[in-house]
Amino acid sequence: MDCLFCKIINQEIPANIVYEDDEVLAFDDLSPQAPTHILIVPKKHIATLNDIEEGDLATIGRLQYTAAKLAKDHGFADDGYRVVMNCNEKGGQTVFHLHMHLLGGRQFTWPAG
Ligand code: IU
Repeated sequence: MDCLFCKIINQEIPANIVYEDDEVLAFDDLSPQAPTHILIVPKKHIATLNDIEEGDLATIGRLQYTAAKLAKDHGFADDGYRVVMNCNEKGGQTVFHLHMHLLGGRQFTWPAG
């Protein structure tokens, strides 16, 4: 499958991996939008938020759990941080393997652009 994040998961292309377990992988975004910008992905290929199935719910929860764990590890959990999942074109999704952005280390504003 010609999927960038599947290739990172399968170690076919390199990434700075910061967390891994049986279900999820987390690695630094190549174009960081904050002092810390990590992508957390399910190892199972799921294209978009729209493609999540009932059987995936534990894995999706693990994405969120991992985001909070990494925020604590990086020391910005109490100050606050942002998690984002973009879906399809108008949502700004550019890589079609589900991923959660974890952004931390600066002040975020709302609404998002
Ligand atoms: P998006 O939500 O699909 O727009 O996020 C895709 C992210 O993948 C984006 O933040 C890119 O900087 C990031 N990325 C990457 O880390 N390495 C790559 O080779 C490519 C995109 I292409």
